[in-house]
Amino acid sequence: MKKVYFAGSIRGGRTDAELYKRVISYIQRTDRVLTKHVGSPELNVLEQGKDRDKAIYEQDTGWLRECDVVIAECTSPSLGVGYELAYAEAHGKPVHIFYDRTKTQLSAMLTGDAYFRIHPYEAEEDIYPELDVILRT
Ligand code: 6K6
Repeated sequence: MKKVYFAGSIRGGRTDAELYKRVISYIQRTDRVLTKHVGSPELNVLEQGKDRDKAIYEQDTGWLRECDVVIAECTSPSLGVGYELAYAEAHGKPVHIFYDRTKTQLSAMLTGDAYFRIHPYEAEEDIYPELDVILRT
């Protein structure tokens, strides 16, 4: 059972929150997701405060160091997710990036980095067979 860090936009915008929820549920059928809250529709994205944000940063970077693999959904751009991807690379974690190629062009800072494994898709159902391969290897 792998420990999966799922990354998706929070303050970058919650347009794809329902998609994150479905992907997280799919991963949880076989593996453990450390960041279940990313798919939670009731998450209060506006709630902030320096202490709260520090706690979030400490917890998330701890989980990034602890996880076996990072899976990111990057159709909605997010500064936090971009930071997490670079942090994961710096710690040698395998990083898989999914995005809907009909909706967005991914940053050259991601597509240009050969370390990242990039999975463009055109329909949500294309994501799941690729997840099967990632989680089994
Ligand atoms: C309230 C209730 C539960 O969580 C909150 C507050 N926010 C966050 N909690 C946990 N992780 C967060 C939170 N905000 C951002 N992150 C991390 O950054 C997640 O792991 C996401 O992958 C990423 C999103 O960054 P932004 O820049 O889109 O917020």
